[in-house]
Amino acid sequence: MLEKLSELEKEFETSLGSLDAQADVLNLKSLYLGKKGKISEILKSLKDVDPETRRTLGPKANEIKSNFQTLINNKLDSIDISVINEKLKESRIDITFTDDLKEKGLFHGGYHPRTLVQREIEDIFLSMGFEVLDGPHIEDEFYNFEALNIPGDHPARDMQDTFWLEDPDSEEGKKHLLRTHTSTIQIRGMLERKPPFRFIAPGTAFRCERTDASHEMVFNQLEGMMVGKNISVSNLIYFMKTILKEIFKTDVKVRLRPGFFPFVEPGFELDIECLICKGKGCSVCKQSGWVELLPCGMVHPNVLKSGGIDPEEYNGFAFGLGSDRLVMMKYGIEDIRHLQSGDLRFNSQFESY
Ligand code: FA5
Repeated sequence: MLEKLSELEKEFETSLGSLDAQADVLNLKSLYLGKKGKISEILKSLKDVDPETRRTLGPKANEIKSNFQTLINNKLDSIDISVINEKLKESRIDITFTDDLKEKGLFHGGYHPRTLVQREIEDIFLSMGFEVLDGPHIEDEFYNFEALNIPGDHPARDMQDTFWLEDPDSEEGKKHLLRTHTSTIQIRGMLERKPPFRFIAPGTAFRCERTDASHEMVFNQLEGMMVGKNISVSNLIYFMKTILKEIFKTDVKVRLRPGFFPFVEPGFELDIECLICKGKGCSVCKQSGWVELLPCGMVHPNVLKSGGIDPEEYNGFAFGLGSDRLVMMKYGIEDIRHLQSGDLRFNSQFESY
């Protein structure tokens, strides 16, 4: 009987090893472990053997039974896994579509140059301890003008041609508009934090103006602000130079000249040499050789007050980078209107996913 048991063991293991379908394994299971299976038959036949033999054979037969059960379970598990793997292989989806599109000879996605430059600038400022803020496109007069030291009758309101939104119920000072600059976020940023702080705010600005090679109606700016104690014009110039150096990876020719913005005093225009024509004069720089890129200045005390900050105790600088123009300079794009054209021949020239 013992011999028969060990033969059954060998026979079972060989049969199990050759199977790879779940149904065949289940058949084998009933052949050995079923009610009328080979092991069950042996266990039943123990009642006819002498007690001495039964004492040896009984535990051995039960051990083999449980061993078979374990081997069958393991086998079923491994079949399940290979079935799943097979299914996964068949239904694999290339979520980047890269392989599919390459095979079909189609374009695959890429980052817009605005996104590439914005990410680069954000990384540079984050490394210098600045936060990155966001703000709404639809604003009211308070954030776009009033709080920035541009009262209702101020001629500076005409410096930026505004898209006003129809809102017959709006109160005085609450008329809604599409923000004409990202400086609105200076106010929002100040009201939400206590000095010292420093942040940038990249975003879209809207102006109702005629487009040309360097002007769009919908364009991107990047606001920056630093407020603390004893901040000086040299701090401002240091940050402006650092950003330009990091972005262009080389020294570019810059010129700083006085500039008027009601929200800064003193205010500056920071121009860079036009990198499209190398300063010779072209349609982007209007034949001047220079591109207005980075207006900036020391925050006006009235603006600090609008942001809930005491100008006797704190001061700071702010700037409004023309980030679309920076994109043009970095990539040698000779017309700002390409940025919004949606033309794949343009878009596909930049870094792909
Ligand atoms: C402003 O918008 C101020 N808010 C900037 C500022 C912030 C000054 C903080 C001082 C302190 P300006 O209108 O010059 O300023 O615009 C800033 C920059 O945005 C310009 O130098 C230019 O690079 C870019 N820009 C302005 N108008 C357009 C336009 N229509 N299309 C593309 N870029 C533009």
